Amino acid sequence: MSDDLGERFRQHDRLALSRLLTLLARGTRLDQLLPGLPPAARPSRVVAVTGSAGVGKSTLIGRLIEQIRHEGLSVAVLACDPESPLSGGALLGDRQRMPSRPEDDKVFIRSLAAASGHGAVAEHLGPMIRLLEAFKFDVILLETVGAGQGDTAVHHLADVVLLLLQPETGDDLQWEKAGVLEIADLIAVHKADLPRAEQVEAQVRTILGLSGELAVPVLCVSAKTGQGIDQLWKEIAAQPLRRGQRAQEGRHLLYRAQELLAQRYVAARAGGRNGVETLLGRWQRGELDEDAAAEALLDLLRPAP
Ligand SMILES: Nc1nc2c(ncn2[C@@H]2O[C@H](COP(=O)(O)OP(=O)(O)O)[C@@H](O)[C@H]2O)c(=O)[nH]1
Ligand SMILES: [Mg+2]
Repeated sequence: MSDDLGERFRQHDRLALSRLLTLLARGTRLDQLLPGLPPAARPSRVVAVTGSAGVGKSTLIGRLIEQIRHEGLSVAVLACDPESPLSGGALLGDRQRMPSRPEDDKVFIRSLAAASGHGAVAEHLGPMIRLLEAFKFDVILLETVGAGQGDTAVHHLADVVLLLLQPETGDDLQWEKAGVLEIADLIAVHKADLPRAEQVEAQVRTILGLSGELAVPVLCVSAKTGQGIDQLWKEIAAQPLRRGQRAQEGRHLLYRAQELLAQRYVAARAGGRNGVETLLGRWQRGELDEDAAAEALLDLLRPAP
């Protein structure tokens, strides 16, 4: 089956792409699905659009899709936001926010929440991105809910992290506390059609200045009116392709190794592999110190030859 899928994938069959993405989202390994897949001839530009729920990520991505197509580029979207109107049924109820374009084969949209049937798909994003890259999409957009651990992962996977903020009446410095500014390569004050957008922009610049991050561009945009969308795309396109540079760094490989290890750990526990449970028990009872237990865990998680 997978041979056939691989062949169809190489023929640029979108259904095969879709099926392979589903398998990756469930944790199947890319090298098992498509053995010998060569590195992409040309890297995609991977852009993570992040920000709290309701800030307008999906809507803005809809606009960016139009802009990217206007530039003559192809684009794939992976929406990791379970609330996204991109997800399954919700999309049908909300075509306005994210116009689906069945007629346009240069646009591909996949909701990961719907694909996997469970929450934690971020761990499989790396291989999914590699697959889309091999399918030769010029741009890959990731929709992710900001804050928390997922953010660092996204930072490793994306060339450009776009953080969306919106004019709020509440706690103005909320985002600063969350430390989210640090991971952003670009910041957009979204919903600039609402009052106070310029004030928020000024505040963000102040905070960036205080932390010495003056190089991070800050823009006011509105998906509703279209304000600033073309400028936003220009800024995104002007950012360096960070993944390519980072791929040379050992740190990146280490990060991937950590991900694989975490997956093996989860699988071992879910599968009730008793070696792991026994080890945990010994450590919990204080029979092993932490480093010895961790070393033993590494041994246990090595796949059988
Ligand atoms: N005023 C205004 N509202 C917007 C804009 N973009 C999105 N919205 C609204 O913000 C809400 C959340 O949008 P959505 O794209 O689902 O946000 P997400 O949760 O970040 O993906 C929806 O009610 C949108 O209609 C905008 O540019 N201006
Ligand atoms: Mg959304």
